[in-house]
Amino acid sequence: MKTTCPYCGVGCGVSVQPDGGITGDATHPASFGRLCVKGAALGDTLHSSGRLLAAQVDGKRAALSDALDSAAARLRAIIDQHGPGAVAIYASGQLLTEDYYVANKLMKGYLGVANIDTNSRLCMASAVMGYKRAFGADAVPCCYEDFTEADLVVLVGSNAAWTHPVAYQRLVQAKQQRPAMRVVVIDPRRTASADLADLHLPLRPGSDGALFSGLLNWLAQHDGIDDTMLPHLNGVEETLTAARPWTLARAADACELDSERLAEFYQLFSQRDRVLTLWCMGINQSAAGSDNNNAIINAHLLSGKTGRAGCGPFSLTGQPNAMGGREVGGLATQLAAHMGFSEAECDRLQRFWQSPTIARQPGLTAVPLFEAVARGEVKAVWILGTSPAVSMPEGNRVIQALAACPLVIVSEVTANTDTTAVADILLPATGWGEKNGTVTNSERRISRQRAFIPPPGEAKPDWWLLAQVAQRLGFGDAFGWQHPAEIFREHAALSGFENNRQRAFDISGLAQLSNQQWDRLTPVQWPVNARFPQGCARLFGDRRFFHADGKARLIPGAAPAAAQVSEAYPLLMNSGRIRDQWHTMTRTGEVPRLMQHIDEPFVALHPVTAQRLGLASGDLARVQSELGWLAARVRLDSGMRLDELFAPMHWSRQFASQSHVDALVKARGCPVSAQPAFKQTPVRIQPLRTRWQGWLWQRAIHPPADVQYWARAPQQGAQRLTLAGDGAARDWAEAQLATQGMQCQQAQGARGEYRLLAWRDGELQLAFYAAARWPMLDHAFITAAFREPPTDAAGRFALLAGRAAQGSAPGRIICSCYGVGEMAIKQAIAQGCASPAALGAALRCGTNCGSCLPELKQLLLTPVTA
Ligand SMILES: Nc1nc2c(c(=O)[nH]1)N[C@H]1C(S)=C(S)[C@@H](COP(=O)(O)OP(=O)(O)OC[C@H]3O[C@@H](n4cnc5c(=O)[nH]c(N)nc54)[C@H](O)[C@@H]3O)O[C@H]1N2
Ligand SMILES: Nc1nc2c(c(=O)[nH]1)N[C@H]1C(S)=C(S)[C@@H](COP(=O)(O)OP(=O)(O)OC[C@H]3O[C@@H](n4cnc5c(=O)[nH]c(N)nc54)[C@H](O)[C@@H]3O)O[C@H]1N2
Ligand code: SF4
Ligand SMILES: [Mo]
Repeated sequence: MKTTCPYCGVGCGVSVQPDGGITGDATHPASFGRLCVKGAALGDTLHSSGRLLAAQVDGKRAALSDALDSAAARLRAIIDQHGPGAVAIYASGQLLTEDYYVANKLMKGYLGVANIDTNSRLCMASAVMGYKRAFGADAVPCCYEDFTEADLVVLVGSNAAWTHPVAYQRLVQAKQQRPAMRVVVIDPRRTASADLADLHLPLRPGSDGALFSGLLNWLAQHDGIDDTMLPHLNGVEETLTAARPWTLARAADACELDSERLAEFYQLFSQRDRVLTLWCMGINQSAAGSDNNNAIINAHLLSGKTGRAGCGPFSLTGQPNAMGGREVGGLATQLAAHMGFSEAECDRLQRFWQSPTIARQPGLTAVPLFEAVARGEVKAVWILGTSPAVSMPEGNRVIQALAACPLVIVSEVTANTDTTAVADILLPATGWGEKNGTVTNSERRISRQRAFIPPPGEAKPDWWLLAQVAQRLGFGDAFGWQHPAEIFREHAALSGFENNRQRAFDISGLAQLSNQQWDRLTPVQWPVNARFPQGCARLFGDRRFFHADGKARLIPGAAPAAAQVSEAYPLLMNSGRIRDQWHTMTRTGEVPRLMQHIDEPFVALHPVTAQRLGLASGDLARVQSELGWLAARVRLDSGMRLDELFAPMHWSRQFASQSHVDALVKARGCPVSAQPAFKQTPVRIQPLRTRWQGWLWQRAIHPPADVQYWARAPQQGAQRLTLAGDGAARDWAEAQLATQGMQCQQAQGARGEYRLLAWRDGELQLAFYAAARWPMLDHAFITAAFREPPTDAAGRFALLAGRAAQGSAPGRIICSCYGVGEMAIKQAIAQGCASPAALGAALRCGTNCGSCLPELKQLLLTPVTA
């Protein structure tokens, strides 16, 4: 059985073996059999215990049909009293195309307002604007094969080694095969992706516009313009005029870069024939996100480095089906099938749907949508496949707004999230492996996600839940599908409807698939139509674009808008992703082996900045912005710029008491795309001093009370918490840990050290270790005791000490695929392993997905100490 990975926009093919094992699909053209750690661990996310199995209404379990009745009746009452503008849908780039199509049709064609936005607003909105302004269509021109053909690859605002690992590995391979290929990484941080870079430019955050305006100006002055492109371009004069002040010196100054190194990049870009620029959130999540996108596209258009193999401006999509959402119109600023809100387009869509009404103007985008909820103007919101309580900026305000909103419907696979906590109606959705449909990856490739296990409990596909409510609202005929292939056919037909080569997105060639053909659909890149019956890998080879006159447009850049720090908030906080976690961690956070790489919320800063602020590695720190604060563990990282911080976005209130990054981030962002600037928040940081810190293992999830800080990391057979508190650790343990009826072993040491083991019937129930600072423990040994308790007194004594009688701790897990720890790697290096390949031969680390190779190289560079 073949399906597609549900995580990132690389869109890797997955094979499910008859025994349920998960491997890469060697035939899938996006990945050729490779999977990263997250994909390889997919098997561990199935049958996970935290599933939402039944519907709930007002906090009480309800039959699914009753919950659907309630949802429809309450929506109807709000629409009747306040009009359809009081209703909104907030969806996700992780839904399947068929799910989205139904949500969009319901909102725009049947409720008649465009209040449907998705988390793609937080992610791809600036790229959508960039492409639309330049090409007249939201069309990514490139494909993954370009990775292997490029002479120069520019990675800007992308940590692909961790966020698009299989695509990054393809680059690694390409560079091995063609050593003349050059890689430039443009990122304020020196990330794992910089490992491949011939040149890393640690620019000032938010200064990308200046950097690419400087490039455009350089191209103009160094014979870098492709004259044959000029007849196909509009806006050349004004864009070059706007770029003219961006001399090398001025651009270097604005970006705080060494001008020689910047010139090196400009030279490479203008001299190399085939240049591919890959970008992601460092570009989009910026105050000038859309202009950043156009600044990149401008340079490719003017220099003629697009529409050919190995060339082009390639925005990497984050989510598995962000692209699908863009195709069906899952954004409040567009209709379906790449149509806008002109009268002709609205009429056309209404004609196709034969719907009673049609939205005639854009609806509320994500940030204004939740602001309208807060003001009480939007009174009902249906959230599907995303967790805005965690991932929206100004998160605390979003939670307050949802808590006060009269009707919050949430379709979820996970029972307990920060968003389900404020829902009125919960609908159980089917998850990956249980649902059936299509997704489109970064290179416009449509692949099938296939069901291979039965849904648990009462879970139903999102499209079905939406269609059921639509039917109950009286729109039966238009929402009567029995099978997702019927929805797909309608979507494909719409894409070709009165298209006449005017809309880039056209999959009319798939509109006649039978259910069986749809089920067997093999990966194909759109457009798929009469002209390209087998799909199309690259766009714009003919230099014909989608603006009315067939030309592309250069867009003059606005002045770059870098975030300003102040005396009260003198540091800039950047936020993003780590290798083994996915967003709000509902799936990856419950998988012990994915928690091993980084098991606690952290804040990274340069050692010099840390020293100046009185912070040391491993300290707990409190980071404060104008809006809120978070607690996290200090990590020293000499790849950071001075006076900047980086914090992962992942830890919700389900995994830590107070480490929610978006409680600090403002909703301000790009005025063109309405995408928030998540990467630049002015903050201050100080040590978070507590009297004790400790580790607690317990069997079930009980968030502890009365501590200053906690963070949870599931282990095999137990939940492990990191804790910090005031008062005496022993007093806290006696007051908070329920040990009634258990046999307790305790030890009290000097300087507040305290240890406690609690047993019932010979089974370990909890283990608690506290000290003034972090107690050093053998975690694997303690966790193992929950599965196999020690059988003799010596073993129990060793457990109370937190260390195995002999043997040593594995240290931080570096290779998650094979569970290889830092200690073993250091030992192998000490014994003579001198390369990642030698380490791989000795320990297997780095030989599966390869995403730990940058860290292995780092360890090889670290001097071996005793
Ligand atoms: N492991 C993992 N992979 C994922 C995801 C995940 O949750 N976990 N999520 C997926 C999704 S939805 C997305 S959108 C992608 C995101 O993928 P990426 O965009 O690659 O990931 P981020 O960590 O958000 O940010 C990328 C980089 O932007 C840099 N940056 C910050 N500010 C600036 C700036 O001003 N200029 C430049 N040039 N760079 C800057 C940051 O330092 C960071 O290294 O990842 C996808 N893949
Ligand atoms: N500070 C900061 N904040 C950010 C970002 C950042 O870089 N920094 N990045 C932003 C970006 S790019 C993104 S994409 C967002 C991501 O943020 P979210 O979309 O909020 O994060 P997820 O954890 O992916 O949320 C998906 C939810 O859907 C549920 N789910 C999974 N499968 C299904 C399904 O099939 N059906 C339904 N109904 N539910 C399902 C999961 O349990 C989970 O609760 O975060 C944004 N927020
Ligand atoms: S690279 Fe992305 S799509 Fe591929 S296995 Fe990893 S998370 Fe899944
Ligand atoms: Mo994203």
